[in-house]
Parts: sequence; C-alpha cells; structure tokens
Amino acid sequence: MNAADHPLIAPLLAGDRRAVARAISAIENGAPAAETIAAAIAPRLGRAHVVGITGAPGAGKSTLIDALLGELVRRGRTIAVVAVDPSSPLTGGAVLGDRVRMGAHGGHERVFIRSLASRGHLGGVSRTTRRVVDLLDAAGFDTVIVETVGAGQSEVEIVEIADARVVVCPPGLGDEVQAIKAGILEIADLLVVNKADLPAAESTARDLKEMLRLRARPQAAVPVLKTVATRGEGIAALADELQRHAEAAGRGRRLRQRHAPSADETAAVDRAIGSRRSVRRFLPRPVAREVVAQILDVARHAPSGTNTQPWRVYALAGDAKERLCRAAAAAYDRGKQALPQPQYYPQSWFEPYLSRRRKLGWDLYPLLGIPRGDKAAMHAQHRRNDFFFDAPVGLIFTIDRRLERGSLLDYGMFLQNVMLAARARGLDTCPQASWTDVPHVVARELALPENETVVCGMALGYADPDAPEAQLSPEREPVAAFTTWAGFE
Ligand SMILES: Nc1nc2c(ncn2[C@@H]2O[C@H](COP(=O)(O)OP(=O)(O)OP(=O)(O)O)[C@@H](O)[C@H]2O)c(=O)[nH]1
Ligand SMILES: Cc1cc2nc3c(=O)[nH]c(=O)nc-3n(C[C@H](O)[C@H](O)[C@H](O)COP(=O)(O)O)c2cc1C
Ligand SMILES: [Mg+2]
Repeated sequence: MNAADHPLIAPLLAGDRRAVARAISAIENGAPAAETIAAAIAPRLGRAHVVGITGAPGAGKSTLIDALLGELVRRGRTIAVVAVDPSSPLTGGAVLGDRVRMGAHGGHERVFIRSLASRGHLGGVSRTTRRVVDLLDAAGFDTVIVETVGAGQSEVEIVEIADARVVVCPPGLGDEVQAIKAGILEIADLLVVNKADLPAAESTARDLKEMLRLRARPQAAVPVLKTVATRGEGIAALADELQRHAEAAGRGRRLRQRHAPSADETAAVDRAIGSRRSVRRFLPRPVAREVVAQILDVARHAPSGTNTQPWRVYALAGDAKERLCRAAAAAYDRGKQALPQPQYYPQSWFEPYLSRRRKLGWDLYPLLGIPRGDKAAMHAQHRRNDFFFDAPVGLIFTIDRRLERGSLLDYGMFLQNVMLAARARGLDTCPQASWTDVPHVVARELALPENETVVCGMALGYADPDAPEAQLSPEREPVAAFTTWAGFE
C-alpha cells in the first residue's frame, strides 16, 4: 500500500484528534504503522513552530507551559503539548497524565496535550518524541510545545526535536547554576528564570547573563526572561520572544538541524572527492564481490533526467576479466578497427584543451621512464589499459545506443559515484575511455545485446602506493578561471 493511502493519514493531516491520538499510540508502541505514517507525513513537515522547554526537575516547566497555553490560546493559536519523562519508573499514561499540571487549558478545543510513556522502545525516547512532534506538526498545530527534563536527554536530541529551545532555571541555585550543563547553555535560544517571586531570582538572572557572556557563541544574543508561572507574570513577554524567534530563525529549523552534516561528515565527503585520482597500478589484492556490490548500490543513487537511470554495468574478475583483456589487447595489437561509435573526443583538438591534454602526457611519461617520442613504450603503456592496469576488478559500462547526450551526462554522475564510493572503502579507480576503442571486442566477449554500446571501462582495486606514476597529480584550474559570479554580497 502506498504510505499516503493508510486510513489514518487523511484524518491525521486534517487534524482529527482521534486519528492523532491513535497515530501517537502507534509510534509509542513501535507498531509497523509508525513507519508508514512517518513516510506519509515527511513532505508535510516544517509548518509548526516547535518549542522545547527543558530544565531541572521542579523548575516550573509544566506550570509555565500551562500559563503559556493560556496566552497562546488568547492569541488564537492551536497548540499541542508533549510531555516527556524518560526517567520516571512510574511512567504510565494515566499516572504521568496526572503529573502534568496543565489542567486549566487541557480541555480547550484548540489545545491537545499528551504525555509520552516512552520506555525502552526501539530508538529510545528522543526518537519517539521526534516522531510525535513531527506528527503534531503535520496535523496542523501552530505551536508544538515539548516539555523535557534536562537530564537524560542530550543537547543534540533537543536540537533535533525543537525549533526554539527554552531552558527554565529556578532561582537561588547558586552553585547549581554553575552545574547547568554547559551544553544546555550552548543550545539555549531563551533562558527563563521562573519563580521570579523568590528573592534569589535577580541574582540568578545576573549569573546566567554572565555565563552567556563567557560562552563560546556570543554572536547569538540569548534573552534572559523572568517569569512567575503561578501568577502568569512575564508570560506575554515569553510569548512575544518566542514569536520573534520563530520569525528570525524560520520554521522547520529543527528539520534543517537534523539534516545538517557534522564536521566529520563534511570532511569525509570532501576527502573522498579530493583523494580520488586515476590510478594506473594496482596491488594483486582481490576485491570481494560484496564490496563491488556495495559500491554499485551506493552509486545507483545518482540523479538522471526524468529518472531514466541509463547505466548498465558488467563487473568482471578472474577468468571473465582475463578473457576480455586478452581479446582487447589482441585487437589493439592488430590495429584499431574503428566502428561507428559515439565520439569521446573531438576529431581535432584546440585550445585551451590541447595544452592541458599534452601536459598530462608530458607529466606522466617521464614518471614511467618513457622518453619523449618513444612511440613503442607509449603504446605499451597505452596497452595496459586493456588489462585494466592489472586491477583485480574490471568494470564495463554500457548504454542503450538510442539514448541521447543527456543520458551521458547522467552517466557521468553515476561513474563519479562509483569512484567516490570506492574511495570511501579504501579502493581506487581509473576511468577508461580506452574501451570505446574496441567496442566490437567488448560486444562479442560480453555478449552485449544489439542496442547496447560501451560508455567506458573502469579499473577498480587497491592502489599500489609504490608505483612511480602515483606521483602524478594533474593540476586543476582555480575556481576563478571557470566561474562567473553575479549577485553575491
Ligand atoms: N513560587 C513559585 N512556584 C512555582 C512557580 N512556578 C511553578 N511553581 C511551583 O513549582 C513546583 C513545580 O512546578 P512544575 O511546573 O511541576 O515543575 P516542572 O519543572 O514541570 O517539574 P517536573 O516536570 O517534575 O520536572 C510546583 O509546586 C509549582 O506550583 C513560580 O513561578 N513561583
Ligand atoms: C571518462 C574518462 C575516461 C578516461 N579514460 C582514460 C583512459 O582510457 N586511460 C587512462 O589512463 N586515463 C583515462 N582517464 C583519466 C584521465 O586522464 C584523468 O582523469 C585526468 O588526467 C585527471 O587526473 P586524475 O583523474 O588523476 O585526477 C579518463 C578519465 C575519464 C573521466
Ligand atoms: Mg513537569
């Protein structure tokens, strides 16, 4: 069944309370429907403003939320509240429900309150919370408030759950203020000193401001508000501040955080791209079929115009590879038998491409000890293409010859994916247009269907680090040489 066709989805998206409640239960129980729901609502997220309210036990979070509910209802909003108590061993819907003292507005038609009895399900508290929040977002609530106890959830999880993170601090904690996890301050968008009717509130607010001043992220001004939740004081200011934050940070901030790559991930992708080079000498170490399969499995995520996916791969090792190599080398030795074949290169060269192409040869051949003009040695080197440079795996890529130029563009993205996925596994490659010189040999040896033609080949294996040509590092033009900029600050 298509995810969107699940009977809960339509009423859920329409904000039907019973559908919402049932969907939450499915998530809490880890029911299979939870996956279906998550998939169906994924495109509908990012409309609600999700406010995470965290802080020490007893700080007054629930009382504050109750007061805030009153204020937001007066402002015409629809609000859902999710209360999470991961630590309580008593946690059971009803018991926790009683604990949440938000009775005053719980019955209002524009308010929906739910306590999460989330213990031990796959993925843990934060995953359940995240999914329930997404659901309430998709169900059309303007504001979703999440109450979490500061301890027990990592800052990262709160960041992925809420768009605005409010940390509630009770006054008079003295040393305990210092004990607020530094990480909590790092992620806070708003600090609230609740119980401002108590004498120590003023000094606590001062301490917090000082801590904020000293921390690592001074550029983002974090307001420190004082509230008396029990009397509703400072609540309008809190609602204003949240509104300001929603406008400044934009909705769906939590979704962007979720997808934001870590520095490690960025470095890993950049490293795979930056370390790829054409390797022309490999170690005899074999590559398991499983690894090749993984590489192709990643590579198939390449985009293609109207999702045509024009690629077809022949993965060769052992005898199968040897047979093709010997046949290709024999054909090379007999001289080219050029058949009508899409041209990879132009018939005659011109600048600036001619110089770049020449330079590659001039740089490569000396490394291999081939003197300039030694045609025989150059041919011998070129012939190594036919043996995939002795790589343990040879890949031949073909395409339906009726496809047009655009499909070759798609194909290039697929090929690059193969090369990067190989890098990510410590493997190296050399893309090879040389195989288009012997399309008839490839067609015969691989029994290609009539409509298939060779795009290129690729050597795949573990690079020989001691190869003299490993020192080759073909230069690239700087960005400025090929980019025209316009409209930037
Ligand atoms: N004096 C004073 N007491 C308050 C204020 N806000 C809340 N309280 C009291 O503080 C106690 C704890 O309030 P809760 O709202 O349950 O605190 P909480 O942070 O939700 O607590 P947990 O969910 O157990 O972590 C209650 O007795 C409240 O009445 C306030 O502004 N001033
Ligand atoms: C589609 C394609 C075909 C290529 N064909 C060959 C080839 O047949 N033989 C070869 O030694 N190198 C071949 N190369 C490698 C290029 O020479 C190489 O990418 C270029 O010099 C830049 O060097 P680098 O890949 O090490 O960064 C090919 C590259 C591409 C993208
Ligand atoms: Mg509470």
